Amino acid sequence: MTYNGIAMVTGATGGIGEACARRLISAGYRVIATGRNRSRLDALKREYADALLPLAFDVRDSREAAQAVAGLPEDWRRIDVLVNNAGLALGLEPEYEGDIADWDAMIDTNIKGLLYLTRAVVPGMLARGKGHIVNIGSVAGDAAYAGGNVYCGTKAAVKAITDGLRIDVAGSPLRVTLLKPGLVETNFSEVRFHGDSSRAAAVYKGIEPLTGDDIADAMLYAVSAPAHVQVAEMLILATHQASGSVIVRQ
Ligand code: NDP
Ligand code: 8X3
Repeated sequence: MTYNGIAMVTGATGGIGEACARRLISAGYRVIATGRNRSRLDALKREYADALLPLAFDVRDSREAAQAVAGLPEDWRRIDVLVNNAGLALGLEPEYEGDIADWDAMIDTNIKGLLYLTRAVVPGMLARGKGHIVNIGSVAGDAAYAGGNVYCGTKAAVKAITDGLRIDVAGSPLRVTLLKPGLVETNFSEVRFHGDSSRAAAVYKGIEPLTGDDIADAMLYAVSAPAHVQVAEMLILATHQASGSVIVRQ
């Protein structure tokens, strides 16, 4: 079997990350799938065998993240595509009532985790003169919505950090893409509402939301574009969504 290359997808145990991992494997990549949920990673490994390497670590831990990348087996080290997807929202309270532990988790995962992986993987890409970094931002980073405060702030930071990386590697063959999804039905809202399923389901009521596959399609479009084409940014919304706060429910 000939492979297109090696991709690493963070947060591949569900939702958008899992869809990206599956899409990349279908497109001929070998995929390093990361996340904390070992049993989900093991299930993916059973499904994909040699095409997938499960790597369990918490992206919030800078040492764990660096060691996970440094300790990759020799034939998995040349990462061509990094999808920085691991992330979460917690809570929808007004900022003045927010839970500080929730803030820490969002900032540490969505911003610092993305940076740790970028720091660990991009130098190898530069040395090899080949690589594509796809960061998962959000429509939430374009403008704040009610209760979004800190989550929106983390995604605005992802936008700035992605733009900064694109500037830093502009003299190299590397490409940097920011994907900004709108409403995607995944485990995202269950996590946001700390397991309150009825509150999570209400987020997607009266509108046909996006799926992880829709975002994976956009990711693959950017990654498969000719080498001289850099898809810098894509905002992908559900048809009846116009922005983070304008959603027309039927
Ligand atoms: P899910 O909750 O379904 O998936 C989140 C993924 O992130 C899981 O695989 C989870 O893995 C991983 N993750 C979370 N925290 C950590 C951590 N500390 N260390 C390692 N992995 C972690 O949500 P989505 O698929 O929807 O979210 C994926 C990304 O898309 C996030 O960055 C989110 O902000 C963004 N996004 C989502 C939208 C939506 O509407 N769903 C819209 C716009 C952006 P595990 O639990 O195994 O660690
Ligand atoms: C996830 C989309 O609108 O729920 O980033 O913040 S939203």
